Amino acid sequence: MTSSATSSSSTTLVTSTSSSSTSLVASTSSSSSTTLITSTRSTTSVFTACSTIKTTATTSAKATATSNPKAITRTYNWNVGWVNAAPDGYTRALVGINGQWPCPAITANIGDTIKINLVNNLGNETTALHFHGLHQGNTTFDDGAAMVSQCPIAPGETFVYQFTLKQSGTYWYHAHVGGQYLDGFRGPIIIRDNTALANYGRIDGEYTLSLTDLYHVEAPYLVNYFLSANNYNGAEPVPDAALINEGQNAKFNITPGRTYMFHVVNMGALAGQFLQFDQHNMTIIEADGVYTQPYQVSQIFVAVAQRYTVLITAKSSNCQNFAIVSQFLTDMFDSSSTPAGQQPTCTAYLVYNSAAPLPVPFTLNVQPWDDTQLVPWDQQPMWDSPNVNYVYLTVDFEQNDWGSNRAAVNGLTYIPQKVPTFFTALTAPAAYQMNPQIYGQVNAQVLQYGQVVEIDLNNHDSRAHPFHLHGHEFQIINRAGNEPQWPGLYSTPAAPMRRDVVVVYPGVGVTLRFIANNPGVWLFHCHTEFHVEAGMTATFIEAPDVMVAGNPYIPTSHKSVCDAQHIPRKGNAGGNSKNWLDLSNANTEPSQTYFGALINPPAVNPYTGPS
Ligand SMILES: [Cu+2]
Repeated sequence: MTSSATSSSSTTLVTSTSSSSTSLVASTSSSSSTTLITSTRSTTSVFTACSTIKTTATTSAKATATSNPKAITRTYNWNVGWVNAAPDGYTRALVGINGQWPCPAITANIGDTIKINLVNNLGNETTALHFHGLHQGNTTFDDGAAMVSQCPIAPGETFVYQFTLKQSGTYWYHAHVGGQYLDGFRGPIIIRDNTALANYGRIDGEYTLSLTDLYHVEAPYLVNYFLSANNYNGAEPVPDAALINEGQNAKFNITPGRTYMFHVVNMGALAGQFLQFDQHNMTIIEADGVYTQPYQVSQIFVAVAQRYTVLITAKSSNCQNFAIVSQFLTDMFDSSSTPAGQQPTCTAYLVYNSAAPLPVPFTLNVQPWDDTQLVPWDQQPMWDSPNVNYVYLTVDFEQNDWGSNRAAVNGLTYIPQKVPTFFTALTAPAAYQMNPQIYGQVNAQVLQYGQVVEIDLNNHDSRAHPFHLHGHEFQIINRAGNEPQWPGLYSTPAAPMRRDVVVVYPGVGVTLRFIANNPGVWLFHCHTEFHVEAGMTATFIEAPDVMVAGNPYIPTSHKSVCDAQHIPRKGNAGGNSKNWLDLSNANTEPSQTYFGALINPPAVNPYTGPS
C-alpha cells in the first residue's frame, strides 16, 4: 500500500497552529510542500470509543518558556563496551554505553557545559567520539576525530571531553574512528534554547526521532571488504534494516490539539531516508542547528548526518492512530549487494489512543524537495569579501596499485598520519605552521583568520556524497541538481540556507561559503562512512597561528592516550620536529591490513562479501 491520495474523505491541508504567528515561506518549485496528505487507510478500522476536542485553546500543557535556565555542567561517566541487542530481531554485538544500547541522548540547554568521562571497555577496538555540528570554539581538541584532533583511545584508557554549548538545536555524537559508529556508537544531542523556540509559537511536547541503517555484520569486516580488491565494483555494503529510534514500532504518545516538536536525526552510515507522518504535515523550523523560517512539507529527506526539527500539530480527536514511516533512498544500493530479507522501511506510530488499533504499515511514495529552499530564520545574506579564498576540490573514486577502492580529493586519497594533525599545528614553528606540506597527505587547506572561504566542490563520481564540515555551518550558494528528483539551486538566494551537511549529487558540483573565524583543525568529508574510510576527506587547518597564540590548555587525558600508544604529539605528519619539511617518514600509502578500529586484525577477513 502506498501513501498516494485516493480518498476524498480527508482533503483538508493539515495546518500548523504554531506557524500562525510567522509567515510561511512560499514554495515556488516544490509541489510537495502543498501536497494534501490523504489516505484510505482510516476507512478500514476507525475506532469509535473516542472523543473530539472542541478547541485547541485550552489544551496547552503549559505556557512555553521564553528564557533559558541558568547554565549548569552536565557530567557523564560513560563506560563504552559491547552490548548484545536485536533491534530488528537479529541479535548482534553493538557498541553501547554503561551496558545499554541504544546509546542515550544528551539533552541540555544552551550555555551548559558537557563533561564526558569516557572509558574504553571495548577490549578489541580503539575509540574516539565526535560531537557532530558543535563548533567547539577554543576546544578544537575535543572534536573527537581520531588522528585529527586527538589520538584514538586504546582499550582500557580514559579520555575526558569537556566543552560549552554555544549552539542549540539538533545534533548528535558518534564514534569518529574506523567506521565504528556503524556498530551503534551514536546518539542524539538535543540543545534547547527557549529564546529561539519562542519564535515558533506554542510547543507542547518534544520527541527525538532517529533514523539509522542497521548492518548485521560488524564494521571492521565491512570496511575491510569495501576497500579490498575483492570488492571489484566498489559497491558499498548495503544495510539490513531501517530503524527508528534504533528499533521498530516505536510509539509516540500524542494528545489531541497539541503541537509537538520532533527532533529528527539520521545517524546512519550510508542510507539517506525519507520520513513521513501519515496525514500530518511537518513544519520545519531547524536544519542542522540552523533555525529556519517555518516551511511546511508532507515528507522530508534526511541524508546521513543531517538533522531537522519539525512541528507536528495533532488532530482534534483521539479516534485513530497514525503511522510514521521511514524509508531508505535505494539509489546508493548495489542490487547484487542487497541482503536477503532487507527491511528498507521502518514503521513507528503516533498513538492518540492506546485502545485504538495501530494502522497497517505502508511504503512511501517518495516526494523529495530541495533543502536549499529553506531560509534561515535570521536571513543572513551571502558572506562576502573583496578577498574570498576560493578552495577548489574535486572528488572521485579510483583503485590504487594493489586494487583497493580509494577515494581521491584533488587526486589524493586522505591518509591518517603518524601525528594527529592538531598536534602538528600546535607544535609547528611559526615559519611552518601555515605551510600545508607539513601536515602530510591529509589534503590540507590552510586558512587565514577571518577569511571568507568558498569551497567549489565538483563530484566526478557517479554517486551522491553528503559532505560535512566540522567546526562550521556553511552557506549553500549554488548546487547543481539531480533531475528529475532534485531541481538544484542555480542562483544565489537572498539569504542562503546554512547547514553542516550538504548532498552533492552525482557528476555535478556545489558552492559553499563559510567564515574562517574558528581557529582549529576541521575535517571536510563525505559522511558516508565507507567513503570516509576510503579517504574522501580534506582537512582545513584554520588560522593555526591564532590557535597557537591562544595557548590552548590541553587536558591531561589528551596526552596520556597518545603516550600509551607511543603516538608522537609533536612534529610534522611524519613526527619530524627537527626538519619540518622532511616528510620522508609521513604516511603516503593506506594500510593493506586495515580493519577499522580493530587493534588485532585477523589475517583473513571472515566476511567475504554479500551472499
Ligand atoms: Cu561519499
